[in-house]
Amino acid sequence: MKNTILLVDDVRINLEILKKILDGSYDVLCAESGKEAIKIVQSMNVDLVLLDIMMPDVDGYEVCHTIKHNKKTKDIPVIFVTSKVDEASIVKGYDIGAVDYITKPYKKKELVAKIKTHLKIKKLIEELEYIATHDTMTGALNRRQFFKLAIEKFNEDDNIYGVMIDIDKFKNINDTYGHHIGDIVIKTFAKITKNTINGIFGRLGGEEFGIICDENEISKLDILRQKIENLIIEDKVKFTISIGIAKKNQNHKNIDELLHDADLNLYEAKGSGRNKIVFRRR
Ligand code: GH3
Ligand code: MG
Ligand code: MG
Repeated sequence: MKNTILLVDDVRINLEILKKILDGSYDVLCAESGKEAIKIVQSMNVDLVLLDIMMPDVDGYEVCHTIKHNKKTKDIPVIFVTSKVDEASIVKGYDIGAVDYITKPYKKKELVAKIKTHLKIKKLIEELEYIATHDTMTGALNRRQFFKLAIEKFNEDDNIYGVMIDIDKFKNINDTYGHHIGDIVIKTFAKITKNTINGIFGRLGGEEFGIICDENEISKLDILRQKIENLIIEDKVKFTISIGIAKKNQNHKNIDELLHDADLNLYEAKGSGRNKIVFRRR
């Protein structure tokens, strides 16, 4: 899929020249004012912005500042393409958050090379961010990211539930069928859970997972439990899960206390036969 580049310049001929250079290799969007540029970055998927500085009303610095101060757009690389060649203007461009600064008249091939470089860096950063926040084996959030998002959710929403899920007698599966099959069991469980329940879903330990979700999802947990119960992996392996649920209440001062109650319920589920859900107020 082609990357999308937004060109911003109040002089139409400048846009046309740039568009001609980039068309074919990229999907190109054009904005003839700062205001239009801001509207486009906020409403469409833009991978990189080529930005003129001198424009009436909202100038390029302001556009860049707005892009860099919005959660949704802050990671879009911005390259200034401008006839302002003095050092102070260049430094200001970088200070505001641009990744590069190209002065006019520019060399076409150098401009294209710089675009390629910054798109490559952006892709690498995205890949690293994914690796840093997700569990490689299951694609669920890793423990650190799960707690980061769970804390944010806890602080902004009172109508939430903490859910702890643990695969039953998982050690037996490893011992009987080997670790490879054990891994397939964990991956399959995570995939089905992601497709069944909407929420913040993370791998907290080996075969233990957490979910933060709203009331609507809680009713789906027994469907999940049944789906898992009825599954046969590699034509031979069956397994079950136990689930503990807690609803956020005034006693919970933080996410750990909410999940602790969910954990107590999980252990009650384990102690009273497994393959079940316990949702008891503590
Ligand atoms: P319970 O029903 O009480 O939860 O029993 P259990 O056997 O599931 O629980 P226990 O905590 O005793 O064992 C969990 C096992 O999971 C131990 C560990 O070796 C295994 N395990 C942890 N992570 C992985 C993994 O990534 N892959 C595989 N195959 N096994 C794992
Ligand atoms: Mg277990
Ligand atoms: Mg366990």
